[in-house]
Amino acid sequence: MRRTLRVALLGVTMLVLAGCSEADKHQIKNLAMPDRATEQGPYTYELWKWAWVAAMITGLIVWGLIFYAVVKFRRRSDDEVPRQTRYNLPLEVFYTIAPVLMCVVFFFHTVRVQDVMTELDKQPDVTVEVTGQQWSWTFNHGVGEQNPDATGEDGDYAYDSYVYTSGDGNEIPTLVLPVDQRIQFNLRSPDVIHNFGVPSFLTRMDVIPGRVNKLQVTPTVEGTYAGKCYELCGVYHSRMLFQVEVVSQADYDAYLEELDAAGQTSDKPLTGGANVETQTGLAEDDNQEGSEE
Ligand SMILES: [Cu+2]
Repeated sequence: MRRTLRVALLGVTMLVLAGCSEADKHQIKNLAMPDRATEQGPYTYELWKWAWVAAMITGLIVWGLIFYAVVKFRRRSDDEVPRQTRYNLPLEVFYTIAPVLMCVVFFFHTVRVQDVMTELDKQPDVTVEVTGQQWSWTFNHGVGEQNPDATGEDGDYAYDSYVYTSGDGNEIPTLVLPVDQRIQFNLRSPDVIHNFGVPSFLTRMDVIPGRVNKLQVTPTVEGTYAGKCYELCGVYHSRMLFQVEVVSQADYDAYLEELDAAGQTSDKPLTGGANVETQTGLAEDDNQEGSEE
């Protein structure tokens, strides 16, 4: 009986593993998280990993007790009812305190990691003004020296001039960032709540109309990543994708010059979104006019 069970278990395990591609194995090793591409990413990943460890330990104990009870106290031919335990005070105290303690530990580590993820350095290397509009993104990059005292609020911007790029319903925008620089994103929305997130950065933040949310990350690995809106924000929410390219400082500077040469310049960041009136679905009739400019 025990042997049959063991063979069956082995068979199932092998079947499951045989169905795994290299990509799947990578995913399993990463606990379904993307590779970390920022300085802050590992903090989120460690929290995720240890939450799994804690959940697995709890699970093993619970499953063990369930199977023990199922086997030990299974119905036998003599129909004898096992001894019933009621009002066992030590046991009740234990199962009240244990979950509370577990929650305290989870809470402590969650707050610890959250503090790292939301920490705002007073002097980030680069500030990018991000506008999330229905249904795309506008990225405003500052040109020249950054004013470290600028609050980013009420028109108090960190740079004197900007270059920008913007997506629309047909084309997703690309957010180009320099590697190994602490980047601050000032997040604004002219319409509804969006959420700015890049899975490989292992962080994201709400973009709320009427306020400026600030998020800082330090990308450490050059490459191309996917970004998206994480907040259901309307009919074409699914089109609110963007691409992230983390490049060398030289390539970043060249990119800013490229935008400048293309005439995508402005004194102030476009906080309404460059194409905000011309989005698919918004003012459908004027759409042709709008997109021709
Ligand atoms: Cu959105």
